[in-house]
Amino acid sequence: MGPTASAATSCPSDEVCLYKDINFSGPMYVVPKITLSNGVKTSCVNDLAGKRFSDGTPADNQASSVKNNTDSALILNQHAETAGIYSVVSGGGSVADLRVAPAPATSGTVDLNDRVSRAC
Ligand SMILES: [Ca+2]
Repeated sequence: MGPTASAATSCPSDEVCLYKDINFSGPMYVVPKITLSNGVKTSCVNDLAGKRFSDGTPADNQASSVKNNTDSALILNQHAETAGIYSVVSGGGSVADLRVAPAPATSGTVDLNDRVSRAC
């Protein structure tokens, strides 16, 4: 462990992790895997309501950064349904500050800080 290792919990390989604070800090939530109809497993939580970070605090509308350590693209949605603003995090990618999450439809950004309710 390096001198700064205790500052943040690292996201396991092949997992998607939401962090309560920017720059992958604060408590973490590991998105569970679901099995698709074709048998493929993917990280997906359709509704963060009732889900909790590692410290027990609510995860819904609280994530501020995200790491995607899977091979698949991840979609972050503002609402539990796929409505609202959204962002896409490529496989192996991350967003250190969800206030400036990439907007897939434009070259700009969207503010998903403390607004994410779905990650699939
Ligand atoms: Ca937050």
